[in-house]
Amino acid sequence: MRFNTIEAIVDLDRYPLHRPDGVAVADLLREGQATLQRDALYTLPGFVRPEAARYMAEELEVRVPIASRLDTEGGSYSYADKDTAWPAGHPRTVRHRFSYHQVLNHQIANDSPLRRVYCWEPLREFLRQLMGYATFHRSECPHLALTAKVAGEGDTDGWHFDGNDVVFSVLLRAPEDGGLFEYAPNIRSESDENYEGVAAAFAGASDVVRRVKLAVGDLNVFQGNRTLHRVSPVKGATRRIVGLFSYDCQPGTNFGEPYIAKLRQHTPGAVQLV
Ligand SMILES: O=C(O)CCC(=O)C(=O)O
Ligand SMILES: [Fe+2]
Repeated sequence: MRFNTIEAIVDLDRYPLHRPDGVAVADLLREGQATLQRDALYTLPGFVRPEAARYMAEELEVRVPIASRLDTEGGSYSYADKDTAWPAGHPRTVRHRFSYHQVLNHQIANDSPLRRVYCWEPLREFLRQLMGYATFHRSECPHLALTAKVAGEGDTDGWHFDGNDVVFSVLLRAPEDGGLFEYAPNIRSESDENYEGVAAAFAGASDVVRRVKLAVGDLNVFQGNRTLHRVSPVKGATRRIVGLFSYDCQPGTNFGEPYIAKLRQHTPGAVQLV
């Protein structure tokens, strides 16, 4: 199999994470921490080599027929949000479309190059230091530890805040048009939900929303719990494919039942709980 070494997959000249004490890693950490603080988003361009990303995208695309399909109207605040005490029209009540295929952890082969990157210890250690966490573990969720979202024409991730602190993604295939990552950096804080700002973003009337066109191979580190974000509808026949890496400060954590129940509801048989 090709791409069976980390050198063949990750651009180690630019990102020598296997030499954690070197000056290059110190520079990346310094730049990354400052960028995250300012923008809630830090991109490592060309982290995965384009030819490896193409190979991964092809591997994932053939799994679409067995992948979980989500196509639903959902809220922005939490998959488990059952609070109905908000007045009609309030951002807590607004529903957005979420539609995509998701190739789940147990559907990605052990020897897949995408998993090789996810399981690469120097990456986990780099991300731990970048985030300033004392401990940092790969998720052990059999379904959601490593996944890929595959979005075809019209598919979209609606406006939302993530339930977990940080999402780590790698763009593996870019669509012809659309599929942009749109986000409002730190639009809410622990003490201020800023519903007015959120409503303006929903209405397309916000001047704080940014749009990024990620390139294939970019590793994106994103703090989505305070930063409202979405993926705009994909246009054209080429699917947008993104690999998603899950970590947790605690070892051995699984994702909660609500999200898995949602996936199972939409694709009976595709998700078996173990
Ligand atoms: O597809 C992306 O780029 C982001 C996905 C996302 O926001 C999520 O999975 O929570
Ligand atoms: Fe998200």
